Amino acid sequence: MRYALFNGGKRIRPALVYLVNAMLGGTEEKADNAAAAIECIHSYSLVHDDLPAMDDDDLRRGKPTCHIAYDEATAILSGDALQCLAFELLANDSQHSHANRIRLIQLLSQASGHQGMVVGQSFDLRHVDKPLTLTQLEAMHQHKTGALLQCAVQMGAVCSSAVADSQLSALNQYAKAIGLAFQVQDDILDIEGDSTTIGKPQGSDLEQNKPTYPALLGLDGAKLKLKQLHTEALAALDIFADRADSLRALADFIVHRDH
Ligand code: GRG
Repeated sequence: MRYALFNGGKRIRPALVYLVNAMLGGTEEKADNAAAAIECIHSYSLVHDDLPAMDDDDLRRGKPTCHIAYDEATAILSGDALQCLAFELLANDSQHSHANRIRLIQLLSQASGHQGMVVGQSFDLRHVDKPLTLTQLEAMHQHKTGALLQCAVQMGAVCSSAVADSQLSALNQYAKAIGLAFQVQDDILDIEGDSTTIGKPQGSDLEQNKPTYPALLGLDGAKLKLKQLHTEALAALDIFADRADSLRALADFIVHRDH
């Protein structure tokens, strides 16, 4: 569990929880457990995603994947336990009322389970070597990675206990745009990135014939899509004026990241 959690992840989801909570006036302590919980879910998903029964990857973040460093049974159990730990952290979060704790548990379970990340992963695995339309590709990523990023923003809002409906809707638009942008950039990095920096062999999507944005739109088309999503994400933050500068910086990071 420690290996999976502390080997160099970028912490994008916890950052979103903290930044949204802070922007809406919440204290840092209010976001600690929610931020840790969502990173536990993310880490478990990567450990399980790398298993031989799924993507069968040997490298993650430039280091041996959990089942290579330990063994398959340990990787499966670590992922299971990380998932349990996430919900334990939320249930025991003394910074929040029982109602808020339940809301946080609802958000994280919905985003990570059969309506979110798991169904996205299942769709992905069932379509290996099958062509996808752009709509299908987008729906897959919306569930597989977008749902958790959107959940991070919503959890940050719940932690602050001070979000208006119009703000939540703007934050959801922002999260949806950066979620897809994250994936488009991931696909571009597979073509243009450096293996050492991205922490896995460059070109592996192409080699495995995976459906990607560059495969469907061409590399220039994918870059244009990335630009449009970036603009959409920034526009959604307009209502927060300069209070959202850190969220703007995070969108910039996602679009320009090299790993
Ligand atoms: C096993 C139920 C289950 C789900 C796995 C998220 C996921 C579903 C698989 C990950 C596959 C993958 C590598 C997708 C590309 C986008 C992505 C989620 C990359 C990893 O996220 P980062 O870049 O990771 O935020 P770090 O390493 O920074 O923590």
